[in-house]
Amino acid sequence: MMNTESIKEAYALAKKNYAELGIDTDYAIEQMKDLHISLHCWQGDDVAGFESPDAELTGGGIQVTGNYPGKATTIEELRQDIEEVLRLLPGKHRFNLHAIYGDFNNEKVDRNEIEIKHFQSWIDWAKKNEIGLDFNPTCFSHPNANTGFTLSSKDENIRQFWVEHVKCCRKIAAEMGKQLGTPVINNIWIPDGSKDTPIDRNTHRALLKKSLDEIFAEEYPKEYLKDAVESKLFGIGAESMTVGSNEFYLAYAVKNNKMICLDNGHFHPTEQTGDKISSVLQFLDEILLHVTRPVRWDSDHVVTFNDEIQLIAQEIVRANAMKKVNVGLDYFDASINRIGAYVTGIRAVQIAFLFAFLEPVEKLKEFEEHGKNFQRLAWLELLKTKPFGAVYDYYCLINNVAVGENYINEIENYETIVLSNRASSEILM
Ligand code: RNT
Ligand code: ZN
Repeated sequence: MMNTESIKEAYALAKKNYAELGIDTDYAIEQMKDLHISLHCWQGDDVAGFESPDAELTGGGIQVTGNYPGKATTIEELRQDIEEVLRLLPGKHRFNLHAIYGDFNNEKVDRNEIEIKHFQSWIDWAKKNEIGLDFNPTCFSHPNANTGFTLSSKDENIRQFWVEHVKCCRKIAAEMGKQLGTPVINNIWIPDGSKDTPIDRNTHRALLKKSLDEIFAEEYPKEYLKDAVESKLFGIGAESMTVGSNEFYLAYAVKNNKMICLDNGHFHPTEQTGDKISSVLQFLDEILLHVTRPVRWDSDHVVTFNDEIQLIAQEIVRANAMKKVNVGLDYFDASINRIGAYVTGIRAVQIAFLFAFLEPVEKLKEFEEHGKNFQRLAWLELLKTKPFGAVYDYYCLINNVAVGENYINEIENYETIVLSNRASSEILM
């Protein structure tokens, strides 16, 4: 058990240690105020949603694996879980909904029929919890997505259905933003692609462009709604071609002043998403990130404090781009305690940003400008062994949330008291 005195003592030492390197730990903590992470709703229930009691993720080229007991199966359970997650996190966050998470009240509401009334209880919940919302059309887990094509479908009825769905989503998102007083990001991701080498990639891409133009024809105030488009490399069953590739969406975003959503699971394994940030920001005012952990493929494992996440955070901080980068999460691991998956992943992202805020950027730039590349390298290595953990612990302490390993105990308690009593658990345990 971590106790308050030892956390404070460790911080005092860390503060001194960093100060000797010319780094102000209090200032680094202060900067964490600008980090608002958008928590994805779909880690809580394995991307099932609430369209029907037996809803589950199908198709779309993405996959949830694992059957750890205790998943949320109702809106009330998901809200309860997210409140627990928020209780264990320092800082102010947002919540990112998919269209299938509406409050449908046992009514069958098709995707092209969703309205603001199906999300009013989420808005009220967000207000009560003092958090902003974000939104996503759901263009998968639906019979009209069975062919593998949605907004780029050659079947005009199918294409129109999905255009209508995304239009409904933008309308809902704008109203959410209006009521909450903070713009909602509506992020469009579609699974469209093909398993084997297609002949006619061009028509699908022309159709996707046409659909997007139709969708964005309606303008909403930027204070209510911001639009993002998410590119991808491949999906399961769509290995040979993805219609919404990186080139497609980056070009679309630049030309139409939309945000690109960079999901770090959506590139070739040796590409670095951190490296892309300062490139796209030369041409776009703002971008969205889907922070995840791909293991061999776009597997969406829980985020950990690894090199990739460090570079993403460092590049944002070094480019002074905190206000231009919206940080969202995108992972879904059903093989471990889902609340634990949320909190561990989110804390990893926070630690990466704190680590970046603790970097003496000016000093490092100076080395670089003077060709002192050994010094630059040595400092970067040195920083990896500095006591940033003590700074993060203190940041948790002053935010009145569980410090260090204490959060693990809290999640174990929640599992005993809440999760283990859920109906879905009884069958599996
Ligand atoms: C899929 C995309 C997309 C989804 C979510 C559920 O590869 O990353 O963001 O994961 O919409
Ligand atoms: Zn994503």
